[in-house]
Amino acid sequence: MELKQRCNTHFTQHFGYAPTDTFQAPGRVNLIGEHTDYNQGFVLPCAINYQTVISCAKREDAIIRVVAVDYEEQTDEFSCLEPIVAHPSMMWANYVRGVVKHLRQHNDQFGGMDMVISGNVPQGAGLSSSASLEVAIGTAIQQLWKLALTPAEIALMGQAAENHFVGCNCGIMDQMISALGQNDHALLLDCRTLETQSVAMPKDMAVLIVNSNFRRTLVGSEYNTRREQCQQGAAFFGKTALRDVSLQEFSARQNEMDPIVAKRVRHILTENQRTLDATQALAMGDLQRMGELMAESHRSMRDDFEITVPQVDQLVELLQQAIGQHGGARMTGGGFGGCVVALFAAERVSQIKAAMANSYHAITGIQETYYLCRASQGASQC
Ligand code: GAF
Repeated sequence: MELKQRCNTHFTQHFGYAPTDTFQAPGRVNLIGEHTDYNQGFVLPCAINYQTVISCAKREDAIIRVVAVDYEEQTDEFSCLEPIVAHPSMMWANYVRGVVKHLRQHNDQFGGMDMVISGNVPQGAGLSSSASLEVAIGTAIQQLWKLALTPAEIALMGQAAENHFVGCNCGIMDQMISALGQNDHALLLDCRTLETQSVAMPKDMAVLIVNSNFRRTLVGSEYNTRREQCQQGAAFFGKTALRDVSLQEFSARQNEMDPIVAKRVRHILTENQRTLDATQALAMGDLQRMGELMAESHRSMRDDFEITVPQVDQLVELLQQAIGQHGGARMTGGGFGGCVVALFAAERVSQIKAAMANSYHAITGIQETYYLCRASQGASQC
């Protein structure tokens, strides 16, 4: 594995000895169920064959030394016995510091280590490069020190680091799938109970991720606004989470609601149902139904949740035209740019790409990028 070799070589060069272990945690693509995680609803992601890799070794003291190969080999060093504070300028370092800090609050039976990090999850594309970094660090510490922590607990530590240390108010989907992904399977995740159900991917189905390469800018502030609007929606119905509001209750009272909040609520309630329906469609290999649900999901993100941008809508439309009835496409991830996921028969990959030709570029002036993915293993030794 190329990344493993890269990390191992850099480790030996930098620290002057060979690493004892190497771990990986993947990025993810969400097939359906967007913004439902922080409403305690359902999501259906799969881990992808793009990862963050960490080569590491235990130290005798409490010092943590880190090299970020992809950031011009910048280094960070801190003691896990001292109060862990944010690094003033290196954002990447705060993911490491944040995970170490939250892990220690939960279980302090670990000490220092040396580590080298590198990855190939596209950054800023909505494929969860941050979650894969958090879960890779958590897994490396858990495995090296044999800590009694489950993958779900590692995921929760990663989320806590991102929420309270890095300052991004994300839900639990990305860390959970990075920790628990399975080869050739998607995972239906109940974001309230954290129960999971694996769903075998149809053998002859391609998972094609298409990056719109439209820069995501509003994502932080708008993400938080959506969370607040969902909270307001739940409060309107006297519930703690939209998970507990039914479509019937909503239909009966939607006219009394603030119209924007009503649209946000409609997206979450219908998206939860679509996610459950899509789980069945995927399990049955019903690409036509899957495509219909993906199209509805995209429309709902565009018109009700208002998290798409014209460039991404355009890309989805072009892919839907190219794919036709047997499969589908929708924006995936937090929104405001980023990637589209397309599902269709594997034998059609070249045909679909050829049908796209330069149409997206001709309309938007931006060149899209393709990543043909495999549903992959969650965090593991490599
Ligand atoms: C981002 C968040 F990190 C996830 O928790 C989830 O809310 C997603 O956006 C939207 O479905 O990836």
